[in-house]
Amino acid sequence: MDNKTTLFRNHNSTCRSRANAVIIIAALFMLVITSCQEEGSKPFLGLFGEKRPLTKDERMKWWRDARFGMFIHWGLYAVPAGQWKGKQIPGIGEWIMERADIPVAEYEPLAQQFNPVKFNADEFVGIAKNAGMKYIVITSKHHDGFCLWDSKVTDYDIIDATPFKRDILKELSKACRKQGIKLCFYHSIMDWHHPDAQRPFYPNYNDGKKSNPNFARYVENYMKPQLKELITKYGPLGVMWFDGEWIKDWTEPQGKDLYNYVRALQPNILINNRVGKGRKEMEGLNKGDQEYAGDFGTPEQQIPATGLPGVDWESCMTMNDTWGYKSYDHNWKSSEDLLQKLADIASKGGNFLLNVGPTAEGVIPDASVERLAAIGNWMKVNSESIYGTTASPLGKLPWGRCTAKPGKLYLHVFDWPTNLRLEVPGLKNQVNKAYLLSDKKRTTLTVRRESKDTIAVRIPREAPDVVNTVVVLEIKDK
Ligand code: FHN
Repeated sequence: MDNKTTLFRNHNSTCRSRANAVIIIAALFMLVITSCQEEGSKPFLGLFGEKRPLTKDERMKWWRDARFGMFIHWGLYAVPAGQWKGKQIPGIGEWIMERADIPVAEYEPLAQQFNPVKFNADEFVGIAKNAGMKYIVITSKHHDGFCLWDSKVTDYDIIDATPFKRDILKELSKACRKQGIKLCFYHSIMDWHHPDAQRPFYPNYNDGKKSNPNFARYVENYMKPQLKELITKYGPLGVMWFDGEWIKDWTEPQGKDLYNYVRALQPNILINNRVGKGRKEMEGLNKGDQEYAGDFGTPEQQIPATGLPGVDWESCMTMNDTWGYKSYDHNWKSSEDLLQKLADIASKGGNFLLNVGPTAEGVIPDASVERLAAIGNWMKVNSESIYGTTASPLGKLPWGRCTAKPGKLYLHVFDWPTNLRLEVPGLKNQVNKAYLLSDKKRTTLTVRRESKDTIAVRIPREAPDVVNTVVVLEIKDK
């Protein structure tokens, strides 16, 4: 082999090792960059430092892990609190303007009475955090059109129209950042206050039209600019939670356009299915037979019997019968019921968005706080069986529910078997260990295989938690 060839070969091998070195350094650079990216808050950096938005799975991860959030319905409707001109108005409190047929001119002055001086954002966030909730979805604007932030697009807001003159959403945003809770905004597409969007509820005109001829003007010149304020001025948000999408004036193509508009403003934000017309179809067919806008389904006041396989979903629910505060609605669900709903929803692969309706003074009702504290006490011991879990791989269980993580099953026992044998049908895997999640020593419970797909766990006489005791099974294989 002549020198030239040898030289070339040596030169060649030197190039190869240099190229390898560059690739290794670049990979290490990537590793460092991506590992120190705060999850979900900013786009990841690509191989050469270019910003890339998260994939859907990457942006959904915090939400899928969270499993539990607080819904807050708060606005002018807390002032009448379900009563109008001395009469109790039936239905959900935040709909009082429509249910009592209150003209805009009579409803607007409620803003002068809205002065929630007892509001403390750290307290609201602390109540959610102590309950084990990982995110808060608050009504930035409900159907009545009143804005809980300082909007430059209207004076019908907390700063210009009320004696309170403090930006509630800004204060909440600060408190959420401080306490590590994701802040999310609910926003109503339907708007009973804006003249271009009032029909069919408040036709200012006697033309009898059911739809709003200038709805597109409301969307482009009012709703989108307001959303830009919310999405660019209050820090990284977890979710834009749309609602009021069912009106005639709103279509799926507009939903897709709005989805893209919001995503362009914050690439990693999540957007629910009510941005378009996906609510019924996506939830009804489990996976709509056409592409709907929206990252997750939003079954309301219900828990789908078998979850929504193949769809991310979140059940939103009131603690009594109203979203917005009503002074005389005392039909509270028990803490036990709410706790078991949390396990039931997680066992089907969903999130639980549980609502509170603060009063006009800025206080979350005691009955809500008590229930959240009870849930928090349970979560302090058992949150491992909720956070980051996926749906049960087992069939119906007579005594409770099941949630799962790789190599683990969490058996949520609502009805403690009196024969001290917890039967687990449908489980073929070998069980390596069983123990009570509340037992810090993880004392092993005896497990016996009753048949090829049923095992029985020997459980203590007393249930450590009469509402929901979690028995952990460490299993072999998937
Ligand atoms: O009309 C609203 C209602 O007031 C409330 O905000 C619920 C919560 O999801 N959403 C709509 C009804 O589906």
